[in-house]
Amino acid sequence: MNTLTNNTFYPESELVINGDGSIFHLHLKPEQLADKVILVGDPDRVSLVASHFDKQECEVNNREFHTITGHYHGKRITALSTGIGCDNIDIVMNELDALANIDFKTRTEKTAHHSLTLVRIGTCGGLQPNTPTGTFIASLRSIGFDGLLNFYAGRDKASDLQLEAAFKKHVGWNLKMGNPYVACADNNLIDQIAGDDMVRGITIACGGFFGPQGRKLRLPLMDPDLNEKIESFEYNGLHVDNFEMESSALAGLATLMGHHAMTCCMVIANRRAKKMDTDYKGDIDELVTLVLERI
Ligand code: R1P
Ligand code: URA
Repeated sequence: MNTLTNNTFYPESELVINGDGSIFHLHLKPEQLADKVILVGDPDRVSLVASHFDKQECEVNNREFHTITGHYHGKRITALSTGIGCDNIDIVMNELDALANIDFKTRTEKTAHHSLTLVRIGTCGGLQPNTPTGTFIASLRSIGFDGLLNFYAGRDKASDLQLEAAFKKHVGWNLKMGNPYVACADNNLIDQIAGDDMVRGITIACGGFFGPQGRKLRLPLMDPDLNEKIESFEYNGLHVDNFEMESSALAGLATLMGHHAMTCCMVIANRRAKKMDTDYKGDIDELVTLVLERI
């Protein structure tokens, strides 16, 4: 644990605490948060994770944020849904960090830094021949098309600038689409969670499911060849394996805040073969079990 020296007072409008002492969006109180956190997009997936718990401590619901804290084989774990998108990750990460590191009574930082371990279990679209539906993918790096980290001063420190430059050059990135950044997962956590049963690679986290992931329905795209260029990109033996929508903001903010985070996803859309598994909800339980065992 690091010792902090920041005595900044966080006023009501910045650190928003409800009348019952819970944080504004998540509706959680500091004592309801475990050190190990499993993040999922879908609120129903929280119930799936918690169905494995030996004991449940609390269940809280507000908007898309569904939380259950409980115990799995002696480990205290919080399962929490983020809803869809990096904008929600900004809320979830800032509120989790506040629950862990700010004293709600004095509205100042606690003197000792508290690190959380955060594993996101998501669904994704596979982009490579070795990522058909059902594949589990762990994101070593996440290229953020979402732009969230660009609003934080530590953006360049948290981004893998060499990979960022190589990617932009390879695809001929059009800055009208915003500036992508590259967030890094926690290496130790990757080694702990991602066994031989997971492909390790680069993920692209998008600010949308359609245009930003190259899905064209009625609207033409800014760069119609972008997915082809993404699929052919290679960096130090790594390829872009998948698209999802949260891993960049999660990894980037965790790095800046001093938490350990990573994302693993199950492929449900095979973008190459143009196939989709809409009946995936039971299958993702296998990934949930792996993470619960290893976290
Ligand atoms: C889009 O359908 C959603 O699915 C993926 C994307 O990241 C996005 O949130 O993850 P989840 O299944 O965890 O929501
Ligand atoms: N989630 C995504 O973001 N994209 C997909 O193609 C499938 C799931």
